[in-house]
Amino acid sequence: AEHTRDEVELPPPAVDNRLTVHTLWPEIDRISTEQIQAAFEGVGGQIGWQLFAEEGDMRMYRREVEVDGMVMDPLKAMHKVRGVSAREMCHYFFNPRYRYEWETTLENMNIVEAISSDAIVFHQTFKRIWPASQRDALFWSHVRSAPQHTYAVTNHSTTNERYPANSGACIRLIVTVCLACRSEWPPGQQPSRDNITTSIAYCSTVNPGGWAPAGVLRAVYKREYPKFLKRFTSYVLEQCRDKPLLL
Ligand code: 18C
Repeated sequence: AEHTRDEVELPPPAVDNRLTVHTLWPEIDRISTEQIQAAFEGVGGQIGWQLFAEEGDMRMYRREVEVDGMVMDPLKAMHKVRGVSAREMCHYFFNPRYRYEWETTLENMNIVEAISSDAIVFHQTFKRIWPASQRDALFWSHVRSAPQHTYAVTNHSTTNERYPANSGACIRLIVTVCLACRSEWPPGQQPSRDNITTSIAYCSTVNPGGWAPAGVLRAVYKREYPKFLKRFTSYVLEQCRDKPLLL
């Protein structure tokens, strides 16, 4: 029963019709396509990527970008996980039911609009970092499949009249995130927990939305991004243990 319940909520293999008739669809489709393509492009070709964290198969790169003194460093992380599928990884990243269990920067999460089985608009508030103001974000989240056993979740900031920016104690940050996952197994074999490997590419650009001390901000993300990716991948491994592999 446990297995069937999860299965009906897995990311669908094709785009949900309810999403394609929504006003956000053209933007969601365009940005998701761009993000997924960029996620799998290496960091070798492009100049300026600096490695800042490395542990096992995980590598994290950033590019130092400042606009009017505000840090907006793009981040790109690569990782490899054995024993879980791309679809499972994206299921746990996309589905709000699990978010508080792995997302340590979160203070509060609200569903603003449940568009379809593969698209949701979220409002989130994050933990405050002294001495900066607390941040919140309003973003759509979309999960989709792509060729070569790939699934990806794209999160991108949007607006909503019911959630105006900078109206309370929070400063609205602007975020674009993509978690793209691709599974492989030895040719000629049936995929299983024992032989599947999933490559992860996680890209993130966060505009802090208002003043934040550059040194504090860079120190925070250098600590928080590796913590997030390690915690999230071990969370998914733990959730999938002893369950049938879902491709
Ligand atoms: O992708 C991730 N999570 C998704 C689901 O929640 C979603 C979230 C995107 C928002 C990311 C921005 C988070 C900002 C958090 C600020 C406060 C952190 C407090 C931590 C202290 C305990 O896509 C995983 C996201 C992993 C986030 C890593 C941290 C990134 C920090 C970026 C800088 C934030 C600038 C504003 C704060 C100013 C501080 C001086």
